[in-house]
Amino acid sequence: VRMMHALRTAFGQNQLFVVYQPQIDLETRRPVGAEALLRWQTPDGKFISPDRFIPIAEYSGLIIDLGEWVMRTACRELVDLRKAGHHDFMMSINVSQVQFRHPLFLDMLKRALDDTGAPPEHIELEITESMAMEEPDLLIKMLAQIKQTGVSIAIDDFGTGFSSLSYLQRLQIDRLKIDRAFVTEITGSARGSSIAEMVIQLGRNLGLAVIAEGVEDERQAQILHTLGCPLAQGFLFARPMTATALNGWLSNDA
Ligand code: G
Ligand code: G
Ligand code: MN
Ligand code: NA
Repeated sequence: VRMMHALRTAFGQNQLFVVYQPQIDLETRRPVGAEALLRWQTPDGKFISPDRFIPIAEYSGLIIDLGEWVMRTACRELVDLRKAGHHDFMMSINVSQVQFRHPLFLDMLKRALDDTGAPPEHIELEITESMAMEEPDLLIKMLAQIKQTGVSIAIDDFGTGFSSLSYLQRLQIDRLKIDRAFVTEITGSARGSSIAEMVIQLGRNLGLAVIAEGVEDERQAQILHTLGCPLAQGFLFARPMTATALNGWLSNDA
């Protein structure tokens, strides 16, 4: 309860901010987009992880306003990047299931796009695999409506849930994100890459893009590339950074 109150205050006092982690084409090693990630830094300088405060935001309902703010912020930063010349750039935004189930979610999304002028074709929403398995009918309907706006959908933390292939095929999704845990395993045991391989193959069969997350070393990147994984993000390439830093990082790279 104390943290709930602190979070609400923090949001009001602008202690929350959004950072962006670049996503890289493994063939060209060029950035193609970024994932927006929420951060909370308290006045005494301490960082509180979203793993801790997102559940509280969900439980308290604050996630609705907070999630809308993240969406609008990320859209606005994307427009600024475009103005700075980064026209092909994609922006991925995490969406909580509480947010996703809100009756006004679609309106919030459309308003964020309209108000900021962010091109929907350059926006992607990340939903988790566990989310994808609950209430299939609602999900299928929501995905169809989102699709109509031009925004695309990725399944985050893929491989940690238990989606059946036939079910996955019914969902209008665009991209699978291989969970960090399976990327870490790639260089471990002999069978360590089997799940990553399976997801890459699945993506190919279903016509979905695949991105690996949590890539921390060159060996992982090379194995993923060899396995046919087109995209990756992780500390090897870049840590999440502020919008200003991202703009500089992209311009340096160009
Ligand atoms: O950035 P970091 O690895 O600390 O994020 C931890 C978790 O918090 C990840 O699972 C990530 O998806 C989630 N997360 C980060 N930012 C957001 C956000 O803006 N909205 C939601 N719903 N989850 C987020
Ligand atoms: O669940 P989700 O994919 O949204 O979470 C992304 C989280 O993973 C972010 O909190 C981000 O800071 C973190 N992250 C990104 N790249 C790496 C990495 O290479 N290694 C580790 N350990 N964490 C990473
Ligand atoms: Mn994510
Ligand atoms: Na993830």
